[in-house]
Amino acid sequence: MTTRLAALADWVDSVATLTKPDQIHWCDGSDAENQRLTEEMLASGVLSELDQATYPNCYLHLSDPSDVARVEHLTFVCTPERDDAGPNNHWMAPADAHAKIDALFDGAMRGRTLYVIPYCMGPIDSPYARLGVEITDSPYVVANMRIMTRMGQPALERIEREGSFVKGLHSTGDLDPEKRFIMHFPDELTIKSIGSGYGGNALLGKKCHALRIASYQAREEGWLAEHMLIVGIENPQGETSYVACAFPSACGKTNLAMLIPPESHPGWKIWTLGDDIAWLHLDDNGQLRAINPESGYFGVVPGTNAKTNKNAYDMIQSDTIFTNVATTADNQPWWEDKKEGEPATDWHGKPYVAANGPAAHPNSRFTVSATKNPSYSSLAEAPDGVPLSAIVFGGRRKELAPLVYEARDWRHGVLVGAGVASETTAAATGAVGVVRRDPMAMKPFCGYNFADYWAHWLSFADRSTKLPRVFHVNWFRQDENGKFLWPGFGDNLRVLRWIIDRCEQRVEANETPIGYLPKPEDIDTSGLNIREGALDALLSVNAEQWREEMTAVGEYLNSYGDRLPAALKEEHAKVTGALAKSA
Ligand code: SAT
Ligand code: MN
Repeated sequence: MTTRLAALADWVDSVATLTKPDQIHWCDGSDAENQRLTEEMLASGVLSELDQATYPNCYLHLSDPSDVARVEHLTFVCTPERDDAGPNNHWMAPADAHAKIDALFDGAMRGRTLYVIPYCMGPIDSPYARLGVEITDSPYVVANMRIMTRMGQPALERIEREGSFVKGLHSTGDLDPEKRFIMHFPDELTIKSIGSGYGGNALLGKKCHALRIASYQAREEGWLAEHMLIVGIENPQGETSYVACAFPSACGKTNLAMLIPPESHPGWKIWTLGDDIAWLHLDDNGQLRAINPESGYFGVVPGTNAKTNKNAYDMIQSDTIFTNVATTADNQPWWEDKKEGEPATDWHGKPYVAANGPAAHPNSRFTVSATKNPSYSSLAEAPDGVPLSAIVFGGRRKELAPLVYEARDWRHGVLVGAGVASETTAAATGAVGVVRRDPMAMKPFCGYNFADYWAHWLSFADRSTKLPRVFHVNWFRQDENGKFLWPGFGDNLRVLRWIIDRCEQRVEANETPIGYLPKPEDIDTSGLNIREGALDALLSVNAEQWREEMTAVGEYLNSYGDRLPAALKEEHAKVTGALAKSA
């Protein structure tokens, strides 16, 4: 197999000349190809088999211990003008970036196979889908891209028809963190990544294409590429509402996307459309519609058990690639809070010793096809996506942010999104648990200046009068003893219900300086196990703390200087004004 598209053939040739692989393989995405690759990876030790009797078709990959998360400090957006990348990105001039990374690619694939992976982000026949080709020397990347994207022959055919595609060049290089770079050239629709085999750094269809490059394209073309799950919530009357939620990495997007309603909620059903990325387009009627560009989940493993997330637990019992988990004596995968079995071997492949820390890496991952999820919605294949009723922002905050509140309108919603802050997690290298601003949960993923991004968000108010309502949630509030106030998981449905009730104008709300909060009686607490007074605490606004927060948000926004949209400053002034008047 090769291609009749000259631009693609020429690019593959030029990459091969630079990287000097032993051979070139064009991926067709077939089962036979996957079978062959899996056997090769088992033989070379890239994968090992898990116990096939209990975990059929499940494999384990242990990465280099220095290569277990995204590396934001080594991730660059290389626009011609530095200001176009913005203070939210590391920047390098395109010519310098190409020179630096091409030197590392020189001969990088010697002794290896160069794989060409044509892929489609989004349903293959969707007008909203976008195409890409990843070149990689990692068979593990091929196996993951096969699950995460629509990869192979049909994608290649569409690429040949349309002629345009994102070029992604990846090599694991020698895994030396000093020679690791993830570079984006949005004007050239090009990504170059070397020195890491980890998901977000190496599966280029995911964060690099579907968020950084796509967000840049989306601005030019009038749509949004967002770090959001998409979920359908069906009530006992059979009506389904769709909601998209933006939370930072490892803050429970996968769990919320496949939530199981609590026993107190018979007749309710959750449908999963996506767990990480949403592309949002206005249709001809002004309705915002969402598609999930991905076709699989690359989810955090630790904490997944039959109680916290039975759907996820069930779906990873077969046909799953596990990365950096531990194993039991009988070679089943094991992770912290699995609540079953005991670890014998840790994620380094060494005998497990409790004193060495967790047996599974905190950012260990499963890769699995979305169709394996018991709550999978077939509308994930709908070319025109699903209509959104609400957009929900959130972060991990011990204090301050209430369980849920609603923005006054879209513009205020943009401020709420821009002000999102969250405690850092193990999904990126660096300290964990530090509060940082993560606007729209896009801090690591927005491919251009945040100030321009907020202006783009604000512009939707001029284009439609039927935009979704905007909310903010926080499942992570703690009491003075460090205990979570809200049980989370399935009980989050109670909050989603309030959100939908607001969208359907079925409930009133309490107006506060930060937005609309639920009247406590409008959150269904039947069968809910929380301590006395917890709901009141969860639904309270501490004006003093919020004044400090808005000062911090204002300072953060002002760091974007003259490019900051005036409308966002006005929204900020409205909230601070209202807080100044409140007790
Ligand atoms: O970056 S990944 O997509 O690998 C995981 C995440 O941080 O969301
Ligand atoms: Mn993510």
